[in-house]
Amino acid sequence: MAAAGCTSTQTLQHPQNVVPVTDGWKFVRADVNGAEAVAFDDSKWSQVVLPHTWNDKDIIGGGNYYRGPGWYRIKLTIPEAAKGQRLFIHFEAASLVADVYFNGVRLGQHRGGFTAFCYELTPYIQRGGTNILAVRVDNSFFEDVPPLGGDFNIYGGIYRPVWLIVKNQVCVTPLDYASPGIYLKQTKVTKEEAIVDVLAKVSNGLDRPVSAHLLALYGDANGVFSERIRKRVNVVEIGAGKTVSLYDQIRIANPHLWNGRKDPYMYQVKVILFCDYNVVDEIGGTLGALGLRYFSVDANKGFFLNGESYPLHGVCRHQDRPGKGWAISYADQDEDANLILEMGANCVRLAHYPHANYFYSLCDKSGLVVWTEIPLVNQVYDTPAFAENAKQQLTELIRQKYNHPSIFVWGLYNELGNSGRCDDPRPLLNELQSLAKQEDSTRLTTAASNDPSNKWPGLRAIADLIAWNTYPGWYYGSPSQMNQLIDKYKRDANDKPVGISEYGAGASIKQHEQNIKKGPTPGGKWHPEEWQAIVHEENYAAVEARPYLWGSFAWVMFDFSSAWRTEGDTLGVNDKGLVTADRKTRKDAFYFYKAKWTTEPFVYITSRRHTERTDPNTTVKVYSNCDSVELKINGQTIGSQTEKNRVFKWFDIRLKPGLNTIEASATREGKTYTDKCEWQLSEAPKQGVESASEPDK
Ligand code: GCB
Repeated sequence: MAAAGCTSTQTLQHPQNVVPVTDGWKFVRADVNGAEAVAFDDSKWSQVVLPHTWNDKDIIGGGNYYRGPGWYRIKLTIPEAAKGQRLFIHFEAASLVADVYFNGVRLGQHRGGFTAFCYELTPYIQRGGTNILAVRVDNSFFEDVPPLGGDFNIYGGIYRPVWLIVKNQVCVTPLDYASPGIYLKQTKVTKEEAIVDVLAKVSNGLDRPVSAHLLALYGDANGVFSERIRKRVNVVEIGAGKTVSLYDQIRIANPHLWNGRKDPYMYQVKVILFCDYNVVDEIGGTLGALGLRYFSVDANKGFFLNGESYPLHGVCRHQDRPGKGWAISYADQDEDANLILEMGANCVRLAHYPHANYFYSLCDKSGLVVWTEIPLVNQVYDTPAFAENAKQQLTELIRQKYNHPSIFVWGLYNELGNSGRCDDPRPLLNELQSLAKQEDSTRLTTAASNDPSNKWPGLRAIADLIAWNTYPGWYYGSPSQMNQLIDKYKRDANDKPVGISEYGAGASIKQHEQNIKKGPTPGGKWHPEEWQAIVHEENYAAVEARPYLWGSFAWVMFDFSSAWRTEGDTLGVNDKGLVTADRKTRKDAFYFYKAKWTTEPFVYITSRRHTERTDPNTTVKVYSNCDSVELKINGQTIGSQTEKNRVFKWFDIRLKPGLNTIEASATREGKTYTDKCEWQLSEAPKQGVESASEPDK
């Protein structure tokens, strides 16, 4: 089917009865009386295409940005082919609160900026007439809608795709917290056998009872499906207008397991719904991807995947991009995932809110283990409305992402208790913990703490696992203090497994400091790239030396927009990224991890962007995953270093005045890998000046 204003310009594979509602939207960044009415004149509004945010331009320089209401309208033509069928409108997200109207009728309000929501249009459709969908979206601060804090911006708008879903009268409902309506529960997975309980929420839109049953089939990764003979079919009667749960089970002997980055194998599942023995719905494709795996965490031995030790090392990711805010494309997400994979991470913490469904699919396919979390950041308000909303967002997160094999842990909060008003979060956290367990008994929960004062005793014991956001060498102390800090976290945790949820430092690719000894002021303008690399080297050495940690997540993969920040080389940016916000430049620290975590040979000369120099005395530092690296300066061999730690250093190198060529090379299995850069030494060193490019530190 095709609907006016709907084109399939994007490439996410969805079942065929789903159409993207992408083009043809009208938009105004204001509140407007009566804009929900069918006859409302929106001809003066702008034309926009989804995904869309109204903050794409106004956060560039930092400071304030628009937080308030905006309106969207679109004319949907309901095609003849959809006659007699049910139509639903599914929003992947709208920030922060959305009121949805169809043909002037208010379908509902969704409070929460990161999870999907869905409404049924069927009763209000004007067959052969004009059908207007109008949405008021508001990204103001709402006391009952987390997040209440955090340094990331709250972009407003319908910033993720919207889908028109066409279904038969009896169907797997898209209305169960906007989930796919099927839940593939991995009840038992071992190397010998997998038992997957398949549950489907089925809705009967007819005005009479029907008999329905479910059949779940599985195929291999190539889509070759197994025959399945069933002795008995479990037929269930569904009353008129009712929604019930139907079940089936898949058993696979000697299953091919989803084994992280080593082998992210996925079966394909087709869930077929029969009504009076006729097929009325089928869920499959990307929604039926099934990665079978089991995992556990040992407080003294770390993370285990499929029974084997699998130390988790990775990064955190925010979803924004310069000039786009949260309204990013599939290609943007592909690029993000590819950079994370290139660096060699095997896990990712999707901070600090649910990310786009597409990103989880990328993690499933590539074998990245995922920590995903609700946006309970910094503050909790002790009101029933806040608690309700936090529970709603957790339920949505779990139901919507339930089938993604990459997810192993649900995050319940980030840093509660340290900033501004935070009421006692423990009662709510206890509720969230039970809710997570009730919704999903197959996964673990965790939280990111940063409160050494232990303001709310017992808070850290609520989730199954605990992790720490910790910044030695940046916000306090020296980089090597990470050793003592982790030891303390471990002591304080009793028997609870401990992880590191954040660590890192800011870095500008335009600021350099030769022979750097001391960290800069975090809130200052001077964030030399070299210091970030040192913080990561030393922090990570402490992590690596403690295999009991269940995981570590560097903060953060990409520089991200943080309107109120006035530090580093650009206003309004958190520059702790290992890659710049435009994804164009991998900072030195990126290559430190690449050297640690990948095996494809490479050599990388650090400080390569420090091209204009005034001090002839320098250390040359190279990151490489090869065992031995040779350095040449101006064509002259300086010598080779052998280093297991992947960080190769040559001290007391003297540059000549003018242009200097730095070359590093390594040989593995007869092949040579090289890197080269040029540094210009412009004048004799002045006393007391470390580097010409070090201004107002
Ligand atoms: C944290 C927060 C994170 C911030 C980060 C920072 O602990 O969890 O949201 O962006 O510190 O850079 O200050």
